[in-house]
Amino acid sequence: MTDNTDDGVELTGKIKDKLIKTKETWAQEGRGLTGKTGRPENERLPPGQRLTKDFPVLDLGVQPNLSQKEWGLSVAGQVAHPLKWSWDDFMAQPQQEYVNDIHCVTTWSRYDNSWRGVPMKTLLAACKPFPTAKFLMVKGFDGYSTNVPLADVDREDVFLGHTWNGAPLVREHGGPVRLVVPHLYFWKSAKWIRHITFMEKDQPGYWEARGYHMRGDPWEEERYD
Ligand SMILES: Nc1nc2c(c(=O)[nH]1)N[C@H]1C(S)=C(S)[C@@H](COP(=O)(O)O)O[C@H]1N2
Ligand SMILES: [Mo]
Repeated sequence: MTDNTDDGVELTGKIKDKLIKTKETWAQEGRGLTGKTGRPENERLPPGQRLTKDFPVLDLGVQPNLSQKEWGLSVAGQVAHPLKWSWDDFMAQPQQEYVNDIHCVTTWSRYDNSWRGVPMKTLLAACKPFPTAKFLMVKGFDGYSTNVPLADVDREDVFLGHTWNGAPLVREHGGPVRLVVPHLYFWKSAKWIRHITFMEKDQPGYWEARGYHMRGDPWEEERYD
């Protein structure tokens, strides 16, 4: 199925209502919870997770078809300098290499992902959040949203990624650009990132409104609220 958003971006696929319902039920049932918290020394795999070598695709079922030219990121809310970055603006920012492990709330983890992207610290320095800004709402071109505490993106390991394992990030995984917040469950890492609003008060995003945790630390098993 092909559809268009209000701003003319083409969407392929169909919302996976059944899968979304199932994930809501998991939140109600507390699926995957082991009751363990805290990070034991030398432990790499968070509680309740299992390792996978492939890279599963998870989204609502619709994937925006975005060329680099069509992609853009805007930043607004509690900031001194609201921003609009085109692809060229974005690529003109300092670039960095990253290697990380990712952990999905559906219990898969994947080690040693290598990425290239723009540090989130660069974006924060450019938009200058007010001292009152404490949370972000991050939105994707597919209509998805997720909330993240500002303290959890104001870190050296958080970035806007455009390259994965040496190749441009493919559409399925959020290309041209996605957010990557590796120390939180992967649903916080919004694909096809489009907009960030800085907020004083926390508000639930798409999954958070359906029973998922407002923060999502895998080492504390913050799967559900
Ligand atoms: N825009 C957008 N970002 C999203 C999602 C989505 O549906 N839309 N799903 C989230 C979820 S639940 C997960 S686990 C990861 C999956 O990323 P992947 O498909 O690259 O593995 O993306 C997250 N980011
Ligand atoms: Mo997920």
